[in-house]
Amino acid sequence: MNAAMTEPAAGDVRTALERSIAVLRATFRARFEAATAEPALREEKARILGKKGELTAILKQMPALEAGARRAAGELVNTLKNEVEAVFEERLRALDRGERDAELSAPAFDITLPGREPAPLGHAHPISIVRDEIVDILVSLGFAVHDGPEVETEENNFTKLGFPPDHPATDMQDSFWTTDGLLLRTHTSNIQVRAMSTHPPPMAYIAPGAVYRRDDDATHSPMFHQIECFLVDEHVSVAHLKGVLGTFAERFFGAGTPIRLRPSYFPFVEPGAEVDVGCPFCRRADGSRAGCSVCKRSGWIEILGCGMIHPVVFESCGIDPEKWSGFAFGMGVERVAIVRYGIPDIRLLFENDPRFLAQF
Ligand code: FA5
Repeated sequence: MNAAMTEPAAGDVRTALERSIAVLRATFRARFEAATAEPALREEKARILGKKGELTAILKQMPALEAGARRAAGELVNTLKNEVEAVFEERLRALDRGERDAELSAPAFDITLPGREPAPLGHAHPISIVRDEIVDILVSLGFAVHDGPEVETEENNFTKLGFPPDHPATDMQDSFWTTDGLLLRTHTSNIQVRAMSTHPPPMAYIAPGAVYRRDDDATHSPMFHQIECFLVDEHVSVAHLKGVLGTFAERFFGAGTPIRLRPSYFPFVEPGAEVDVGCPFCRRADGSRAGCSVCKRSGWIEILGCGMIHPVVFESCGIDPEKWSGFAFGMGVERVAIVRYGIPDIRLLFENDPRFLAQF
């Protein structure tokens, strides 16, 4: 078979290529202009430069050219390729600009229009609700809020409060210690020390905040909240303490709620007591209580520890115990919340299940 009859001569290829290049060069700008959105523009580019594109087809024919003509055509194709890419980029930018201009000149969106669906409203967490209520009652009685750190020194958390060095609470197993010898405060009583070491009496403070212990069961959490309350003045007595506690119980749990002080030991008070409130869940109209599962049939629920500030604490803070006296109590916020709402397990307060939280 005669090869000259089936394969075009190099000269014919060259002419055909030059024509294809010339046609492409004359038309590609208009083709890009005709694309009015980015996807169409990209499709057009692929039709020219893609794997099966027109310029790629031209490139594939180049090996058939003679060396000199191949070089010349190569230069033409490269220049055209660069032009195609540059015009494509410019058109892309123009489309983008056009889109933005259209957005800017569109009628302004009125952000004051009410939404179509009402946004679901959240509310305060039950711990915050209870804490705020307790704080409000005590502030109304004349106590001011005193803040303080949760990472504390052993001295402020234990030593100045009269804890002996071998007290179990100071043990690594019972408290969370940092590697540099500080600890997460185990109670808000550190604020007594901080306030008394820095301000002269008289003083009346409350200190709400988070505290930490290695505790974890249905009524004990490793992180929980306390509210410390203390009054230092001349001639403060147990009567003042009972007056504040009784008023608090009536205001928080309802008129007629009784309190009871049971002797107890805390190193930083003398005498010390734990305070129970009459169970609000089984109280009868005449004030007596039937006993129920919440109060474990006793009719009473423990909510806090209290006492008269120990002379040792005054001395360690530079206050004269002969002149000044005071009371202090520390209330567990979660414990009070559990009693208020009849919550069976303290851990429910920290799981943040919306089905639980929506009930408050
Ligand atoms: C104290 O923490 C003393 N600082 C309270 C105090 C202050 C006594 C001032 C005297 C004078 P206690 O360890 O009992 O005491 O804790 C006080 C309250 O915190 C408890 O009555 C309880 O309501 C709550 N509480 C204690 N441990 C936990 C826990 N792990 N989870 C939840 N609440 C707790």
